[in-house]
Amino acid sequence: MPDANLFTLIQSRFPEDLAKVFLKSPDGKTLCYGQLDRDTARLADTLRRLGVCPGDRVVVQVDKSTEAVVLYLACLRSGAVYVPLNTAYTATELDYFIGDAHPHILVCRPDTLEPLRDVAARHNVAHVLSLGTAADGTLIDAMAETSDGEGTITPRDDDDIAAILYTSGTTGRSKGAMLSHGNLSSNALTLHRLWGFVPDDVLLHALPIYHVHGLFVALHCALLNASTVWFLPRFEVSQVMALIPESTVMMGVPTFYVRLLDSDGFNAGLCRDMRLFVAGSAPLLSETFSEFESRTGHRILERYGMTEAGMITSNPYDGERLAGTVGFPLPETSARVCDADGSEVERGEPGTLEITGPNVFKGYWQNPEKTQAEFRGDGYFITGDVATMAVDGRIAIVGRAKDLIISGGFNVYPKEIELEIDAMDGVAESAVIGLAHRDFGEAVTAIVVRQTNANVDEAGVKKTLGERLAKFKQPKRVFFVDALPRNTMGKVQKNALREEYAGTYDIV
Ligand code: MLC
Ligand code: AMP
Repeated sequence: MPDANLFTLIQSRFPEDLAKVFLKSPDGKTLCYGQLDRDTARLADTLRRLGVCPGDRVVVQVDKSTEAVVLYLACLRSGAVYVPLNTAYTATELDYFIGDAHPHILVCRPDTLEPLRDVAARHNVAHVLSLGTAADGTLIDAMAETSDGEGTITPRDDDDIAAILYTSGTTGRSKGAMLSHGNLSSNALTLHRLWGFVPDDVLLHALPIYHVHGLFVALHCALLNASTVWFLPRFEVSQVMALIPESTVMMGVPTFYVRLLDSDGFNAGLCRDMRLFVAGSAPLLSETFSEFESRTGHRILERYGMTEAGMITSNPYDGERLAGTVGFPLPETSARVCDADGSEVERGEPGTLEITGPNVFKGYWQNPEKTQAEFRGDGYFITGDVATMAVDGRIAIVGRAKDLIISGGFNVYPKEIELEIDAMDGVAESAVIGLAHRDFGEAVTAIVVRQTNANVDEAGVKKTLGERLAKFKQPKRVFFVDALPRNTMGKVQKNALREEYAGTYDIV
């Protein structure tokens, strides 16, 4: 059987001229394909030397850099399981992830190396190494001590796990979605074909690289195309605008497009050489789609995906891109819209979207009960998104069955924040909701009931959460009420709260 290691596929697509640049940063730093091959080989050998065996987890919380990409690809190459973590996670959050993933190696930023040693020791992590953005850190030192090897790629089967990405859940506890080499390869091949990549494409990359969107969708398409990538540390409007004329493809969350449209110089002339703008991770408003088209002449291609399955549907590359829809299931993905019992509803009726295909993950890490609960008996995965499917098969995401907020493309599960707030002195209970927000799409907002005579206030709640939760999860506003609205079953009526506080943020 041929080797199914995703790295083998990626290497097979390297350009003939290995001096071609893969990543280039605005500060002039570049990494060519030949160097990528050598560096990933050496780093894979370094991981092996440090005792990493195929299937061992390597947990990584580092800033975006070319070396971080090399680390991801070296993990693939060595057969290790890459576990990237959002750089915004606090020490409290990290403790949970490290305990759950049980990695052989933890790679962190140089400034968190010392504080994380205790956490790592508590969870019996064999090595804690650091990686900075200036090609610095003890990981780089360890690499320098490794002699050149033979460039081995550890053979992998389709079903072997390549990465675990944590995704929160309605219970407030994050689960690790296990993605196999087969999952990632099939999705990458499909998207590369479907979105019409051509040899001269240059990708503008401003997404974080700890999520499906920036790590897999964007980078895999570029790698399978042997493209050059403008690799930006983060999304910053003026930098993105300066590089659009030197790029042909950009992928982003809707917030990127809202921010670009807020800039005066953003116009058709600037985007003249662009071939494709892709949006996803959160709903793209029809207004944004239309304004983008009238300003630039480009119809943004909206697609839909999730951590557990990579990309699931896409608007057509050649064909009608319809605002407010996410297009059609990818060629090898089957989708159906079902009621709560798993029976298909009539075309056009809303229901939960269920999917199956080679892109669908292998289950939640060490959590067979949760895995079983989210799959139907016939293998379909229940996405938790509410969708309609038109007669021609076109899908629109019209809501969420899961209590989820998406802020600037990051998922926030209210339960996790509510548990933290409810544990605070002076708090009787809380409800966390998402409210319309022009920039972030939705803004996390907390509605809190105080205990009798307690004097907890907005600043106090924010301060305590600030020490425990990543910034993007923290409520932008905290309101206090005497009681939460409940239905006759005693369930908090979040819809009533969303209506009452609807005007909290700017939406125009
Ligand atoms: C930053 N902040 C956020 C935030 N990002 N708050 C809420 N939601 C967010 N997404 C905080 C900052 O810490 C800061 O706090 C304040 O909000 C304003 O910061 P900013 O400077 O405006 O934010 P910025 O750094 O520019 O980041 C915004 C962003 C970023 C949109 C560029 O969030 C981003 O890159 N998002 C992409 C997320 C993504 O890749 N999702 C893909 C998931 S995969 P303060 O108080 O310090 O001012 C997936 C599957 C799929 O969903 O289908 O793709
Ligand atoms: P994550 O778990 O971070 O991968 O987020 C996946 C979720 O993002 C999906 O379940 C959807 O709720 C949402 N999502 C992704 N793309 C879109 C889109 N184009 N439109 C609406 N929601 C989307």
